[in-house]
Amino acid sequence: MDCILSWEKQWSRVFIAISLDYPLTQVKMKSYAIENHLITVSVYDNECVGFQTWIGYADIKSAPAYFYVQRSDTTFSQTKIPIPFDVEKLNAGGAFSASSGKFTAPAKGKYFFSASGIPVFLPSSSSRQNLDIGLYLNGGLIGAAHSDEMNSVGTHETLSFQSTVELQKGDQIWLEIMGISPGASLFGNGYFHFCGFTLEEEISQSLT
Ligand SMILES: [Ca+2]
Repeated sequence: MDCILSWEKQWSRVFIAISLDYPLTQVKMKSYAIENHLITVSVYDNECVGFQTWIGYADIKSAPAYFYVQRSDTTFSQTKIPIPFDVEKLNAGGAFSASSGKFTAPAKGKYFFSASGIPVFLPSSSSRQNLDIGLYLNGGLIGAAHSDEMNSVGTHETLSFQSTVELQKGDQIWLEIMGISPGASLFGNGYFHFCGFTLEEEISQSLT
């Protein structure tokens, strides 16, 4: 016998449909349980003899988010504010606000973020110049990337980081320039990237 499950999530409820190749009258009762991502379905016949138990992994994502943004401006150097973006390659789920530079977690779960770019420094400077960016969670620094240069003549440094974090619904993630030497800037023009996506939604939170 095949026991085929399908489901869809609407608002806060998950509907599970059980498709059997048995006539409906033979099914006396059925039960199911979901704990975290584990779904267990049991079907019994008229004698209450269990003849089918299906256990599987329910990878239900009610609100996945995937974004990839860039900057076109080549002279951004503001500190202590979320870095805004003006080129939106992808924003599935709408969790990222390009104008404010903030990602808002649509659900509790695990998320991945990555950023990379090339700072531009003043040419022919004999002192060390730096540009650092930070990854912020609700205003708190949780990760940083550093770049520096000396005696630069038309050269660029690079900075990048990757981060996997667990977020609560409504948590916000953004980038800021933490520190920057006078005259330095973040080079845009397709060279400054910020992307992120849902790795796994904590579905048990969404069912309550
Ligand atoms: Ca360096």
